[in-house]
Amino acid sequence: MRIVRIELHVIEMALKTPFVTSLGTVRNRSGIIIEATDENGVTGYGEAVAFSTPWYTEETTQTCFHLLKDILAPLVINHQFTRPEELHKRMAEIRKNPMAKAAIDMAVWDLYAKTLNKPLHLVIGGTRKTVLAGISIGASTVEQLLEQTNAALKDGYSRIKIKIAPGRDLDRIRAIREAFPELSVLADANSAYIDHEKELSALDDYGLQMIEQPLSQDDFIDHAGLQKRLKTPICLDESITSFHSAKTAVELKSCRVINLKIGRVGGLTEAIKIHDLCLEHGIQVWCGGMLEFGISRAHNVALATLEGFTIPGDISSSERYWEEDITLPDVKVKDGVITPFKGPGIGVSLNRKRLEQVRKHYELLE
Ligand code: OSB
Ligand code: MG
Repeated sequence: MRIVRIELHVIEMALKTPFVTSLGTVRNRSGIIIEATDENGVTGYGEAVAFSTPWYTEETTQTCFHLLKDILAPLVINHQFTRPEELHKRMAEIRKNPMAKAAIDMAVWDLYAKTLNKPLHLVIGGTRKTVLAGISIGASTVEQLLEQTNAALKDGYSRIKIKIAPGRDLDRIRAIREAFPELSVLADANSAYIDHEKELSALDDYGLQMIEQPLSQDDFIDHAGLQKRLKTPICLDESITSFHSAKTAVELKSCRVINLKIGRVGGLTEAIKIHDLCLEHGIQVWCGGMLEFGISRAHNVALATLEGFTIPGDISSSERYWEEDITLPDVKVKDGVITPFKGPGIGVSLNRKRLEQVRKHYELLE
């Protein structure tokens, strides 16, 4: 197989509801949709999921664009390969920039599955008939949180994730516990509790399913110490940027759970390796979200069919985020689950009309 053409579509879309975290609010989401076409005219789709500013990880839409156009596309175009892992390895000579690499890695996996005429989830060995769907709520007030939780439960989501920070935690957790005593609730701190262990310990008696990334975005040691002192399982998100970092977390016992995001770890190849490591070591794993568009969302669904994904992830319906997504069909949650697409590859195609409406820039590389 040989990729002869890569197309980049830089897009921007307003979220239906602004997403509030301890680090800021996302209103407009930018992203890059990529198409990789081989010598036989088969096209695979990928998505660069970095944000427009480096508030969550260091990459941005602009750094991804640069990496894709000037560094990664020249590395993979016209390079002969038989398995997606080979292009992943070729990109590994470039340091970091996982979200840029993941965009190509996703497209290559989609393309590879399409050449086999099989759904991607079967090609990667997925065994689940349906994928469990949870929802991450980034609300700015307790009232909004309760309102959005109510709506989510009506839509069939079985687990919610709330965003917390010191001073914006107990009120939320108590309100949710009071209104929905049995609901499975996860709290994501996005590193807001560095030097705030007292505040964090106060959350330990509310039966939270887990606390996500309480401490520094690149830490393993302090999380390991904290996990020893907390009953509530710690889940790492930002700290897990590669297979190597996942191994570090496992060895140091920094967490009991890993939030796995294809973009954050540099692609599906690396994500599958981390999934396998989690299974081997009894670490729970679930599929995280990036407020992404339909392409990355469809890749998430494929990933989450792997055996280790036993608990709901942050994979929600496209319609929760967008008036209209850029794929046909888009991801839909029904009765708390998503049924994997049956078509070859990721099973969705581009909604060209919508893509053109939201496109800021187009680049053809060959
Ligand atoms: O920390 O998991 C996170 C969204 C953007 C950046 C980081 C995170 C999130 C979410 C939302 O929690 C997940 C989603 O619904 O896509
Ligand atoms: Mg998180």
